[in-house]
Amino acid sequence: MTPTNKQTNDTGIHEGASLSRRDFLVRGGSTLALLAMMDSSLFAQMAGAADDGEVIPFIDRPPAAPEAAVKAYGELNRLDWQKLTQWITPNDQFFTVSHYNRPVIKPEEYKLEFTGLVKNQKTLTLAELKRRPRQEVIFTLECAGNHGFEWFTGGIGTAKWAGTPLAPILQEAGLKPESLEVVFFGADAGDEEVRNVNMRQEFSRSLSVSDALRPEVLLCYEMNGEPLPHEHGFPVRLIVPGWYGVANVKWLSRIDVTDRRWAGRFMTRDYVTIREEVLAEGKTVWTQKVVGPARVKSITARVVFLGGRYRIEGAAWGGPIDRVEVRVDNGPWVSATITRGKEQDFAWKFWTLDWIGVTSGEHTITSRAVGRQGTVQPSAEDPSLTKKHTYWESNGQITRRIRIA
Ligand SMILES: Nc1nc2c(c(=O)[nH]1)N[C@H]1C(S)=C(S)[C@@H](COP(=O)(O)O)O[C@H]1N2
Ligand SMILES: [Mo]
Repeated sequence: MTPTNKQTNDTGIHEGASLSRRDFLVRGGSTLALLAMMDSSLFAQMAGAADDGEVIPFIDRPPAAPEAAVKAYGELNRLDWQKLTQWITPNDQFFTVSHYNRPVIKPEEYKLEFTGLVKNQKTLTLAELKRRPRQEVIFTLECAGNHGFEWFTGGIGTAKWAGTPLAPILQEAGLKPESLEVVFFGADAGDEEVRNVNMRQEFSRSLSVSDALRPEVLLCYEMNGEPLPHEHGFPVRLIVPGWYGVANVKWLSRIDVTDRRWAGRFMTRDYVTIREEVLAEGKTVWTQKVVGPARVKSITARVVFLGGRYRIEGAAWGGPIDRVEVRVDNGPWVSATITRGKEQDFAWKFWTLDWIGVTSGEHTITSRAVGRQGTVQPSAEDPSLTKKHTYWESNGQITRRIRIA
Protein backbone atom coordinates (compact mmCIF):
# COMPACT_ATOMS: atom_id res chain seq x y z
CA MET A 1 0.00 0.00 0.00
CA THR A 2 1.39 3.35 -0.93
CA PRO A 3 -0.80 6.38 -0.85
CA THR A 4 1.40 8.47 -3.11
CA ASN A 5 -2.02 9.71 -3.90
CA LYS A 6 -2.41 12.49 -1.36
CA GLN A 7 -6.10 11.91 -0.83
CA THR A 8 -5.48 8.43 0.53
CA ASN A 9 -3.05 9.79 3.06
CA ASP A 10 -5.46 12.44 4.21
CA THR A 11 -8.44 10.20 4.59
CA GLY A 12 -6.55 7.10 5.67
CA ILE A 13 -7.20 7.22 9.37
CA HIS A 14 -10.25 9.35 9.87
CA GLU A 15 -12.97 7.04 8.63
CA GLY A 16 -15.53 5.98 11.18
CA ALA A 17 -15.96 2.32 12.03
CA SER A 18 -18.54 0.45 10.05
CA LEU A 19 -19.54 -3.16 9.85
CA SER A 20 -19.39 -5.06 6.61
CA ARG A 21 -22.21 -7.40 5.65
CA ARG A 22 -19.93 -10.35 6.32
CA ASP A 23 -19.22 -9.12 9.87
CA PHE A 24 -22.92 -8.81 10.42
CA LEU A 25 -23.58 -12.35 9.28
CA VAL A 26 -21.06 -13.84 11.64
CA ARG A 27 -22.29 -11.82 14.58
CA GLY A 28 -25.80 -12.92 13.79
CA GLY A 29 -26.74 -16.52 14.41
CA SER A 30 -27.04 -17.88 10.90
CA THR A 31 -23.38 -18.52 10.14
CA LEU A 32 -22.77 -20.02 13.55
CA ALA A 33 -25.68 -22.35 13.11
CA LEU A 34 -24.27 -23.36 9.75
CA LEU A 35 -20.83 -23.99 11.20
CA ALA A 36 -22.32 -26.06 13.98
CA MET A 37 -23.96 -28.24 11.37
CA MET A 38 -20.68 -28.95 9.62
CA ASP A 39 -18.79 -32.11 10.48
CA SER A 40 -17.00 -30.93 13.61
CA SER A 41 -13.81 -32.88 12.91
CA LEU A 42 -13.56 -31.31 9.46
CA PHE A 43 -14.02 -27.89 11.00
CA ALA A 44 -11.43 -28.61 13.67
CA GLN A 45 -9.01 -29.65 10.94
CA MET A 46 -9.64 -26.42 9.09
CA ALA A 47 -9.27 -24.36 12.22
CA GLY A 48 -6.33 -26.29 13.52
CA ALA A 49 -8.27 -26.28 16.74
CA ALA A 50 -9.96 -28.84 18.91
CA ASP A 51 -13.56 -27.78 18.45
CA ASP A 52 -15.93 -25.08 17.42
CA GLY A 53 -17.26 -22.24 19.54
CA GLU A 54 -18.77 -18.80 19.61
CA VAL A 55 -16.58 -15.91 18.48
CA ILE A 56 -16.72 -12.99 20.94
CA PRO A 57 -16.37 -9.90 18.74
CA PHE A 58 -13.58 -7.46 19.51
CA ILE A 59 -14.45 -3.88 20.41
CA ASP A 60 -11.71 -2.67 18.10
CA ARG A 61 -12.73 -3.35 14.53
CA PRO A 62 -10.97 -1.91 11.50
CA PRO A 63 -12.96 0.85 9.80
CA ALA A 64 -13.98 0.49 6.17
CA ALA A 65 -11.33 1.33 3.58
CA PRO A 66 -11.60 4.99 2.60
CA GLU A 67 -12.95 5.58 -0.88
CA ALA A 68 -9.68 7.13 -2.02
CA ALA A 69 -7.80 3.95 -1.16
CA VAL A 70 -10.26 1.80 -3.06
CA LYS A 71 -9.95 4.19 -6.00
CA ALA A 72 -6.15 4.04 -5.94
CA TYR A 73 -5.73 0.29 -5.42
CA GLY A 74 -9.01 -1.29 -6.39
CA GLU A 75 -10.95 -3.60 -4.09
CA LEU A 76 -8.33 -4.75 -1.61
CA ASN A 77 -10.24 -7.81 -0.43
CA ARG A 78 -8.73 -7.58 3.05
CA LEU A 79 -8.59 -10.53 5.40
CA ASP A 80 -11.04 -10.45 8.30
CA TRP A 81 -9.01 -11.78 11.22
CA GLN A 82 -12.04 -12.74 13.26
CA LYS A 83 -13.03 -15.22 10.58
CA LEU A 84 -9.59 -16.73 10.18
CA THR A 85 -10.09 -20.47 10.33
CA GLN A 86 -8.25 -21.62 7.22
CA TRP A 87 -4.49 -21.94 7.36
CA ILE A 88 -4.32 -21.64 3.57
CA THR A 89 -6.18 -18.58 2.30
CA PRO A 90 -8.53 -19.47 -0.58
CA ASN A 91 -7.66 -17.56 -3.77
CA ASP A 92 -10.95 -15.65 -3.82
CA GLN A 93 -10.32 -14.45 -0.25
CA PHE A 94 -6.69 -13.44 -0.79
CA PHE A 95 -6.06 -9.68 -0.45
CA THR A 96 -4.65 -7.87 -3.45
CA VAL A 97 -2.73 -4.63 -3.99
CA SER A 98 -1.82 -3.15 -7.38
CA HIS A 99 -0.24 0.23 -7.97
CA TYR A 100 -0.82 0.53 -11.70
CA ASN A 101 -3.19 -1.24 -14.11
CA ARG A 102 -3.90 -4.97 -14.03
CA PRO A 103 -2.76 -6.16 -17.47
CA VAL A 104 -4.57 -9.00 -19.22
CA ILE A 105 -2.03 -11.37 -20.75
CA LYS A 106 -2.91 -14.26 -23.08
CA PRO A 107 -1.05 -17.36 -21.88
CA GLU A 108 -0.08 -18.43 -25.41
CA GLU A 109 1.43 -14.98 -26.03
CA TYR A 110 3.31 -14.78 -22.73
CA LYS A 111 7.08 -14.22 -22.94
CA LEU A 112 9.60 -13.73 -20.17
CA GLU A 113 12.69 -11.90 -21.43
CA PHE A 114 16.18 -12.09 -19.90
CA THR A 115 18.25 -9.02 -20.72
CA GLY A 116 21.38 -7.19 -19.58
CA LEU A 117 24.53 -8.79 -18.26
CA VAL A 118 23.80 -12.40 -19.17
CA LYS A 119 25.96 -14.36 -21.60
CA ASN A 120 22.90 -15.82 -23.36
CA GLN A 121 20.01 -13.40 -23.58
CA LYS A 122 16.89 -15.45 -23.92
CA THR A 123 13.11 -15.55 -23.85
CA LEU A 124 10.99 -18.21 -22.16
CA THR A 125 7.37 -19.01 -22.94
CA LEU A 126 4.86 -20.17 -20.33
CA ALA A 127 5.02 -23.72 -21.73
CA GLU A 128 8.81 -23.69 -21.43
CA LEU A 129 8.62 -22.49 -17.82
CA LYS A 130 6.10 -25.23 -16.98
CA ARG A 131 8.33 -27.91 -18.51
CA ARG A 132 11.11 -27.02 -16.07
CA PRO A 133 11.34 -28.60 -12.59
CA ARG A 134 8.36 -27.76 -10.40
CA GLN A 135 8.81 -26.42 -6.88
CA GLU A 136 6.23 -25.45 -4.26
CA VAL A 137 6.36 -23.19 -1.23
CA ILE A 138 3.76 -22.28 1.38
CA PHE A 139 4.43 -18.61 1.91
CA THR A 140 2.60 -15.89 3.82
CA LEU A 141 2.58 -12.76 1.72
CA GLU A 142 2.01 -9.53 3.64
CA CYS A 143 1.89 -6.03 2.19
CA ALA A 144 4.56 -3.92 3.93
CA GLY A 145 1.81 -1.32 4.49
CA ASN A 146 -0.33 -3.72 6.52
CA HIS A 147 -1.22 -2.17 9.91
CA GLY A 148 0.15 1.13 8.64
CA PHE A 149 -3.40 2.52 8.78
CA GLU A 150 -6.29 1.77 11.08
CA TRP A 151 -8.35 0.48 8.16
CA PHE A 152 -5.58 -1.61 6.61
CA THR A 153 -5.19 -4.64 8.86
CA GLY A 154 -5.91 -7.52 6.49
CA GLY A 155 -3.25 -7.09 3.79
CA ILE A 156 -2.01 -10.62 4.30
CA GLY A 157 -2.67 -14.19 3.15
CA THR A 158 -1.03 -17.58 2.87
CA ALA A 159 -0.98 -19.70 -0.29
CA LYS A 160 0.78 -22.68 -1.71
CA TRP A 161 2.69 -21.16 -4.61
CA ALA A 162 4.12 -23.35 -7.37
CA GLY A 163 6.50 -22.60 -10.19
CA THR A 164 10.07 -23.20 -11.23
CA PRO A 165 13.13 -21.97 -9.33
CA LEU A 166 14.80 -18.89 -10.76
CA ALA A 167 18.42 -19.70 -9.80
CA PRO A 168 19.09 -22.47 -12.38
CA ILE A 169 17.67 -20.27 -15.16
CA LEU A 170 19.96 -17.39 -14.18
CA GLN A 171 22.90 -19.80 -14.02
CA GLU A 172 22.08 -21.18 -17.48
CA ALA A 173 21.81 -17.63 -18.80
CA GLY A 174 25.29 -17.02 -17.35
CA LEU A 175 25.72 -13.95 -15.14
CA LYS A 176 28.65 -11.79 -16.19
CA PRO A 177 31.18 -11.12 -13.39
CA GLU A 178 30.19 -7.45 -13.08
CA SER A 179 26.55 -8.35 -12.27
CA LEU A 180 25.29 -6.61 -9.13
CA GLU A 181 21.48 -6.67 -9.21
CA VAL A 182 18.63 -8.49 -10.89
CA VAL A 183 15.70 -6.24 -11.81
CA PHE A 184 12.18 -7.66 -12.21
CA PHE A 185 9.64 -5.84 -14.38
CA GLY A 186 5.88 -6.27 -14.46
CA ALA A 187 3.76 -5.69 -17.57
CA ASP A 188 1.77 -3.03 -15.66
CA ALA A 189 2.96 0.56 -15.99
CA GLY A 190 2.26 4.10 -14.89
CA ASP A 191 3.40 7.67 -15.47
CA GLU A 192 6.10 8.82 -13.09
CA GLU A 193 7.79 12.16 -12.62
CA VAL A 194 11.27 12.53 -11.17
CA ARG A 195 13.10 15.87 -11.20
CA ASN A 196 10.75 17.24 -13.85
CA VAL A 197 11.25 14.25 -16.12
CA ASN A 198 8.01 12.51 -17.06
CA MET A 199 8.22 8.92 -18.11
CA ARG A 200 6.29 5.72 -18.47
CA GLN A 201 7.56 3.18 -15.95
CA GLU A 202 6.75 -0.49 -15.58
CA PHE A 203 6.35 -1.74 -12.01
CA SER A 204 9.85 -2.84 -11.01
CA ARG A 205 11.80 -4.11 -8.04
CA SER A 206 15.35 -5.39 -7.78
CA LEU A 207 17.17 -8.00 -5.71
CA SER A 208 20.91 -8.33 -5.17
CA VAL A 209 22.40 -11.19 -7.22
CA SER A 210 22.83 -13.28 -4.06
CA ASP A 211 19.19 -12.79 -2.99
CA ALA A 212 17.95 -13.55 -6.53
CA LEU A 213 19.95 -16.81 -6.50
CA ARG A 214 18.38 -18.08 -3.27
CA PRO A 215 16.90 -21.55 -3.92
CA GLU A 216 13.39 -20.67 -2.68
CA VAL A 217 12.83 -17.83 -5.18
CA LEU A 218 10.26 -18.94 -7.76
CA LEU A 219 8.93 -17.97 -11.15
CA CYS A 220 5.41 -18.82 -10.01
CA TYR A 221 2.50 -19.81 -12.25
CA GLU A 222 0.21 -21.54 -9.75
CA MET A 223 -1.59 -20.47 -6.56
CA ASN A 224 -3.27 -23.12 -4.40
CA GLY A 225 -3.36 -25.59 -7.28
CA GLU A 226 -4.94 -23.18 -9.77
CA PRO A 227 -3.37 -21.06 -12.48
CA LEU A 228 -2.32 -17.74 -10.92
CA PRO A 229 -5.52 -15.62 -10.80
CA HIS A 230 -5.51 -12.48 -12.96
CA GLU A 231 -5.23 -9.99 -10.05
CA HIS A 232 -2.37 -11.98 -8.53
CA GLY A 233 -0.22 -11.70 -11.67
CA PHE A 234 -1.37 -14.18 -14.32
CA PRO A 235 0.37 -15.91 -15.92
CA VAL A 236 3.69 -15.56 -14.02
CA ARG A 237 4.84 -13.67 -10.92
CA LEU A 238 7.96 -13.65 -8.83
CA ILE A 239 7.68 -15.27 -5.40
CA VAL A 240 10.35 -14.26 -2.90
CA PRO A 241 9.55 -16.29 0.24
CA GLY A 242 10.26 -14.36 3.42
CA TRP A 243 10.01 -10.91 1.84
CA TYR A 244 7.25 -8.32 2.03
CA GLY A 245 4.63 -8.32 -0.75
CA VAL A 246 6.23 -5.59 -2.86
CA ALA A 247 9.18 -7.86 -3.82
CA ASN A 248 6.78 -10.36 -5.39
CA VAL A 249 6.45 -8.77 -8.84
CA LYS A 250 3.23 -9.71 -10.64
CA TRP A 251 2.71 -10.05 -14.44
CA LEU A 252 6.47 -10.63 -14.71
CA SER A 253 7.64 -9.65 -18.20
CA ARG A 254 11.39 -9.06 -18.07
CA ILE A 255 14.37 -9.88 -15.87
CA ASP A 256 17.36 -7.59 -16.33
CA VAL A 257 20.82 -8.10 -14.86
CA THR A 258 22.72 -4.88 -14.17
CA ASP A 259 26.01 -3.61 -12.75
CA ARG A 260 24.22 -0.66 -11.09
CA ARG A 261 21.70 -0.34 -8.27
CA TRP A 262 18.16 0.00 -9.63
CA ALA A 263 16.52 3.26 -8.54
CA GLY A 264 12.88 2.84 -9.63
CA ARG A 265 9.98 4.23 -7.59
CA PHE A 266 9.44 1.09 -5.49
CA MET A 267 13.12 0.91 -4.51
CA THR A 268 13.84 4.54 -3.76
CA ARG A 269 10.70 6.63 -3.21
CA ASP A 270 7.94 4.20 -2.26
CA TYR A 271 8.38 1.31 0.16
CA VAL A 272 11.25 3.12 1.83
CA THR A 273 11.20 3.17 5.63
CA ILE A 274 12.35 6.42 7.19
CA ARG A 275 13.43 6.29 10.82
CA GLU A 276 15.35 8.30 13.38
CA GLU A 277 17.92 5.91 14.78
CA VAL A 278 20.23 6.47 17.72
CA LEU A 279 23.84 5.42 17.13
CA ALA A 280 25.95 3.83 19.86
CA GLU A 281 27.48 7.21 20.79
CA GLY A 282 23.99 8.61 21.32
CA LYS A 283 23.86 10.63 18.12
CA THR A 284 20.53 10.55 16.25
CA VAL A 285 20.62 9.94 12.49
CA TRP A 286 17.80 9.75 9.95
CA THR A 287 17.83 6.53 7.92
CA GLN A 288 16.04 5.59 4.70
CA LYS A 289 15.99 1.85 4.01
CA VAL A 290 14.31 -0.13 1.26
CA VAL A 291 11.59 -2.49 2.50
CA GLY A 292 12.92 -6.05 2.15
CA PRO A 293 12.59 -9.21 4.26
CA ALA A 294 9.49 -9.37 6.47
CA ARG A 295 9.75 -8.56 10.19
CA VAL A 296 8.46 -10.77 13.04
CA LYS A 297 4.83 -10.04 13.78
CA SER A 298 1.73 -11.57 15.34
CA ILE A 299 -1.91 -10.75 15.97
CA THR A 300 -4.74 -12.01 18.15
CA ALA A 301 -7.30 -13.04 15.57
CA ARG A 302 -10.24 -13.95 17.77
CA VAL A 303 -11.51 -15.09 21.14
CA VAL A 304 -13.75 -18.15 21.11
CA PHE A 305 -16.18 -19.07 23.89
CA LEU A 306 -16.44 -22.83 24.27
CA GLY A 307 -19.15 -23.05 26.90
CA GLY A 308 -17.41 -22.46 30.21
CA ARG A 309 -13.98 -21.58 28.83
CA TYR A 310 -12.42 -19.05 26.51
CA ARG A 311 -9.70 -19.66 23.94
CA ILE A 312 -7.53 -16.95 22.40
CA GLU A 313 -6.42 -17.69 18.81
CA GLY A 314 -4.01 -15.90 16.55
CA ALA A 315 -1.28 -15.99 13.94
CA ALA A 316 2.43 -15.16 13.80
CA TRP A 317 4.72 -14.72 10.81
CA GLY A 318 7.62 -12.71 9.35
CA GLY A 319 10.62 -15.02 9.43
CA PRO A 320 11.12 -18.28 11.28
CA ILE A 321 9.12 -18.04 14.54
CA ASP A 322 10.38 -19.57 17.78
CA ARG A 323 7.40 -18.79 20.01
CA VAL A 324 4.43 -16.52 20.65
CA GLU A 325 3.60 -14.93 23.98
CA VAL A 326 0.29 -13.41 25.03
CA ARG A 327 -0.59 -10.97 27.74
CA VAL A 328 -4.07 -10.15 29.08
CA ASP A 329 -4.43 -6.65 30.56
CA ASN A 330 -1.21 -5.96 32.48
CA GLY A 331 -0.63 -9.59 33.41
CA PRO A 332 2.45 -11.71 32.71
CA TRP A 333 3.45 -12.87 29.23
CA VAL A 334 2.29 -16.45 28.75
CA SER A 335 3.51 -18.79 26.01
CA ALA A 336 0.86 -19.80 23.48
CA THR A 337 0.78 -23.19 21.74
CA ILE A 338 1.63 -23.25 18.05
CA THR A 339 -0.95 -25.47 16.35
CA ARG A 340 -0.19 -25.09 12.63
CA GLY A 341 2.77 -24.27 10.42
CA LYS A 342 5.60 -25.32 12.72
CA GLU A 343 7.52 -26.99 9.89
CA GLN A 344 7.16 -24.19 7.35
CA ASP A 345 9.66 -21.36 7.67
CA PHE A 346 7.82 -19.11 5.23
CA ALA A 347 4.23 -19.67 6.37
CA TRP A 348 2.34 -18.13 9.27
CA LYS A 349 1.91 -20.07 12.46
CA PHE A 350 -1.49 -20.47 14.07
CA TRP A 351 -1.44 -20.38 17.87
CA THR A 352 -3.93 -20.79 20.69
CA LEU A 353 -4.01 -20.10 24.40
CA ASP A 354 -6.64 -21.06 26.95
CA TRP A 355 -7.65 -17.91 28.77
CA ILE A 356 -7.67 -18.79 32.45
CA GLY A 357 -9.46 -16.73 35.10
CA VAL A 358 -11.65 -14.67 32.81
CA THR A 359 -13.61 -11.93 34.54
CA SER A 360 -16.50 -9.96 33.10
CA GLY A 361 -15.80 -6.47 31.81
CA GLU A 362 -13.38 -4.98 29.33
CA HIS A 363 -9.95 -6.53 28.70
CA THR A 364 -6.98 -6.03 26.43
CA ILE A 365 -5.14 -8.88 24.73
CA THR A 366 -1.65 -8.33 23.30
CA SER A 367 0.59 -10.85 21.54
CA ARG A 368 4.25 -10.81 20.65
CA ALA A 369 6.15 -13.14 18.32
CA VAL A 370 9.75 -14.10 18.98
CA GLY A 371 11.90 -15.09 16.01
CA ARG A 372 14.29 -18.01 16.02
CA GLN A 373 17.20 -15.56 16.21
CA GLY A 374 15.67 -14.06 19.35
CA THR A 375 14.19 -10.97 17.70
CA VAL A 376 11.10 -9.90 19.65
CA GLN A 377 8.16 -8.20 17.97
CA PRO A 378 8.52 -4.65 19.35
CA SER A 379 5.91 -2.99 21.55
CA ALA A 380 4.00 -0.08 20.05
CA GLU A 381 6.10 2.24 22.28
CA ASP A 382 9.44 0.92 21.02
CA PRO A 383 11.57 3.69 19.45
CA SER A 384 11.97 1.57 16.28
CA LEU A 385 8.25 2.30 15.78
CA THR A 386 7.66 5.65 17.50
CA LYS A 387 10.66 7.07 15.59
CA LYS A 388 9.51 5.53 12.32
CA HIS A 389 8.08 8.24 10.09
CA THR A 390 6.62 6.22 7.22
CA TYR A 391 3.90 3.62 7.63
CA TRP A 392 5.57 0.58 6.05
CA GLU A 393 6.91 -2.24 8.24
CA SER A 394 4.44 -1.52 11.05
CA ASN A 395 5.15 -4.72 12.95
CA GLY A 396 4.47 -3.44 16.47
CA GLN A 397 2.58 -5.52 19.02
CA ILE A 398 -1.16 -5.34 18.41
CA THR A 399 -3.55 -4.89 21.33
CA ARG A 400 -7.11 -6.10 20.87
CA ARG A 401 -9.96 -4.95 23.12
CA ILE A 402 -12.79 -7.21 24.17
CA ARG A 403 -15.79 -7.05 26.50
CA ILE A 404 -16.78 -10.18 28.36
CA ALA A 405 -20.42 -10.27 29.49
N1 LIG B 1 3.57 -5.89 -11.23
C1 LIG B 1 3.22 -5.59 -9.96
N2 LIG B 1 3.58 -6.41 -8.97
C2 LIG B 1 3.25 -6.14 -7.68
C3 LIG B 1 2.52 -4.97 -7.37
C4 LIG B 1 2.14 -4.11 -8.43
O1 LIG B 1 1.51 -3.06 -8.23
N3 LIG B 1 2.51 -4.45 -9.72
N4 LIG B 1 2.21 -4.69 -6.05
C5 LIG B 1 3.08 -5.33 -5.05
C6 LIG B 1 2.60 -5.17 -3.69
S1 LIG B 1 2.88 -3.67 -2.98
C7 LIG B 1 2.01 -6.20 -3.01
S2 LIG B 1 1.58 -6.01 -1.40
C8 LIG B 1 1.78 -7.50 -3.65
C9 LIG B 1 0.34 -7.93 -3.50
O2 LIG B 1 0.17 -9.18 -4.10
P1 LIG B 1 -1.29 -9.74 -4.38
O3 LIG B 1 -2.08 -8.70 -5.09
O4 LIG B 1 -1.13 -11.00 -5.15
O5 LIG B 1 -1.87 -10.02 -3.00
O6 LIG B 1 2.10 -7.49 -5.03
C10 LIG B 1 3.29 -6.80 -5.34
N5 LIG B 1 3.61 -7.01 -6.73
MO1 LIG C 1 2.26 -3.72 -0.81
